Amino acid sequence: MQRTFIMIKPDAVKNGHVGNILAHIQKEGFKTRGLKLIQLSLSDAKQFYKVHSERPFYNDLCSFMASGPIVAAVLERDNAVLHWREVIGATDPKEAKDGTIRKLYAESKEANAVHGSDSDENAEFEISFFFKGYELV
Ligand code: IDP
Ligand code: MG
Repeated sequence: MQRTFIMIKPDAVKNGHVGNILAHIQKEGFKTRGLKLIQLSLSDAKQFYKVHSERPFYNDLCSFMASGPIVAAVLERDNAVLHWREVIGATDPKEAKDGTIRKLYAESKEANAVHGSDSDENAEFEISFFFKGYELV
């Protein structure tokens, strides 16, 4: 069993897609080990995305991620990191395959509905960024 960290981003929360995305998570066989609704400050978002700090979209991305509530979750199943990346689809919803979460629910390349860790190592870092031990079951 492997864990991954995911977020439902401000666009998808605002557009009322949380319930459908949680249903998708369940259908794909993930167990939810942590779950919360939070709002990031700009400085939280900047710290979380600091690996992207040299990229041209960094400031816009951080403002967007702090613009409204998000849902953060820790999901577990076999091959969780890669499986979630497949379930969400390409970064740009225009390039995402039919049936993927980004194809179904994203607004744009930036406001792309969901986040998913890209490696086991980053998943563990991102989980500890958002969750204390007692918030994980
Ligand atoms: P990922 O979320 O598919 O792993 P990353 O390359 O890690 O994509 O980028 C992190 C986030 O930054 C994306 O999910 C998206 O919200 C935003 N982003 C990535 N590339 C662009 C871009 O070219 N324009 C605007 N926003 C972008
Ligand atoms: Mg990424």
